[in-house]
Amino acid sequence: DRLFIEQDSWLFKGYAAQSTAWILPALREVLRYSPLRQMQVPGGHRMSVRTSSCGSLGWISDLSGYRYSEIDPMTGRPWPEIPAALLDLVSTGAAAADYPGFIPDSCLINCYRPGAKMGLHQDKDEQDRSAPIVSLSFGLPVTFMFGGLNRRDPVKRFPLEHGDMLVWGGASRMVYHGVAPLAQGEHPEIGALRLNLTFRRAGGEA
Ligand code: MD5
Ligand code: FE
Repeated sequence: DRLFIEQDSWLFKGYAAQSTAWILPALREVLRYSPLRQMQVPGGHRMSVRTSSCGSLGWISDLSGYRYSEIDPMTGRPWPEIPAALLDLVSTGAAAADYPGFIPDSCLINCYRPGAKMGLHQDKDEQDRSAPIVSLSFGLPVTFMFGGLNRRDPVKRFPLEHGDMLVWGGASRMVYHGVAPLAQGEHPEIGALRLNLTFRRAGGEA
């Protein structure tokens, strides 16, 4: 059951909420190999969100900018693989939003503690912009914000909650978006955190 958000973009409420029994252990394994860290941004500050990645490419940021890398700069090793069951779940979800054959090569893991936020931005470091971005959220709810293709376009808001899947693509793929600061709280399964996984096609077409 999908909710229309914006042209070519859909929200599936609670899509992954019944799958945390296997998703969370798989994620823990990934984060044991490539731990969460607060990346530095070109301005010199650190992001409030803690990030890591899995897949053949991982998103990184440092003083010289944002990009995808085959190597985790913190470990000097390739990123861990995307767990196969997560690839299945996400491909099935993308197909239900009319993006058949979506095979991500990158999954960015964002971990928010209360107060952490992500300002309005566009995701433009990916080469294949014909592919959607699929996001899964777990833990504490947050207010998701999205505008248009110009930074000054009006911003709409809706909550993203535990288990929600967003599939974002087509004409809306390049819209400005972000999340409001995470409010305090305690989620029964996840604790005082919000986890967001975004599956992307960062390299060329499959
Ligand atoms: C998050 N993550 O909740 C947010 C939003 C990011 C990011 O924005 O780049 O890691 S997840 C929903 C999302 C992801 C990608 C694109 C769009 C929405 N979009 O174009 O609106 O941690
Ligand atoms: Fe983004």
